[in-house]
Amino acid sequence: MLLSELNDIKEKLIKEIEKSSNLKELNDVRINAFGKSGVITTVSKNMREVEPTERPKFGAMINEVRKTIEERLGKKTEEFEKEELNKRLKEEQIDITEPSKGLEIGAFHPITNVIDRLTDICVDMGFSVVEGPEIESDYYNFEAMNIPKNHPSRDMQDTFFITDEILLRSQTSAVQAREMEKRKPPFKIVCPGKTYRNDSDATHSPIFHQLEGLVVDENISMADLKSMLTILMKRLYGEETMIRFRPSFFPFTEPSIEVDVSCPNCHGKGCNICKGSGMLELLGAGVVNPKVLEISGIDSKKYRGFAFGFGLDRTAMILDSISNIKSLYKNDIRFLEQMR
Ligand code: FA5
Repeated sequence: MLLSELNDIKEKLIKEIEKSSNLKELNDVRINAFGKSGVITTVSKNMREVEPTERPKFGAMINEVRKTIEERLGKKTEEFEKEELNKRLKEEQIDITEPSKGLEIGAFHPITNVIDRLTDICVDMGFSVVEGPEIESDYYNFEAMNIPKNHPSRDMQDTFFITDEILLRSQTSAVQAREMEKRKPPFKIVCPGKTYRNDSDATHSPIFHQLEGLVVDENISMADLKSMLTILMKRLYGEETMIRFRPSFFPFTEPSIEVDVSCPNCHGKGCNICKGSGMLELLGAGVVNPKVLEISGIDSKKYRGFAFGFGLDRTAMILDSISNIKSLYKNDIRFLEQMR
């Protein structure tokens, strides 16, 4: 090989380096020069074919070619890297003068809010929060609550049956017997959750929410229930709230009451939310029927209890002035945004 040929190799490689337009092409040139069968590698291997007298000159020339090509490759690599960095900086530049898109702030659903507020108040009063299954047995939903099969009071709750024995719970009262079987008195529990009935109009939905409360202890009386509900209602709706207890009937409580509160919108004067009555019915409650205690293995001579069942959708409707219960289930973002 002649020194001039070596010079040609050098010139050719320099041209290829200058011609390459990105890092990948530059790398191809590097492999082409210094790879296993690259031109410079091959020339170095073939040194022994060069005349011994020519070798020192030839060796020095190869070193010079290698140095030049390495330098050129390094320079070009630096150029490309700089170019790429500048391009990225330009692309990722933040225009601080651009108007902001605004931050979307989420909000809790009105029912979640009511559940949180009520359970917080109850926890402050010493209640434990429990859960129960929504797919429930006929036994816990009805029989253990002193509502045997074919009892006329079953008609009060139009129930979705899955089989003769399995149903979608029609009341959170179903957790009462479950908890009475598990716990030893005294205890205080609340259970918020979904309930289901074949009901549908502006104030009734097939799926709705209740919050059950149960207290079992010695010497429990209707006075305890009334004072506890009064405190609870005033904390939920405000100190000025008026509360009305009306006699009612539930097979699992004796005596039973229904509880109304003064309409938080008109404060008892009458408006479209309370349909002119000034009061709104919120929940059922009563002193636990001794039969219910006995069914779940609690000595009704020693212990007594009181229980209450809030309609949570109704509570949310009152707190947020919602006129149709269906709005709570439509997932209409425009409606939910107003609830913030
Ligand atoms: C009961 O469900 C009893 N378990 C309450 C109870 C518990 C009484 C403990 C005594 C002791 P009632 O069927 O009245 O009672 O329902 C209670 C509340 O649930 C009602 O006041 C109402 O606010 C709500 N409710 C009932 N059905 C529906 C429905 N289809 N849609 C929305 N809310 C409903």
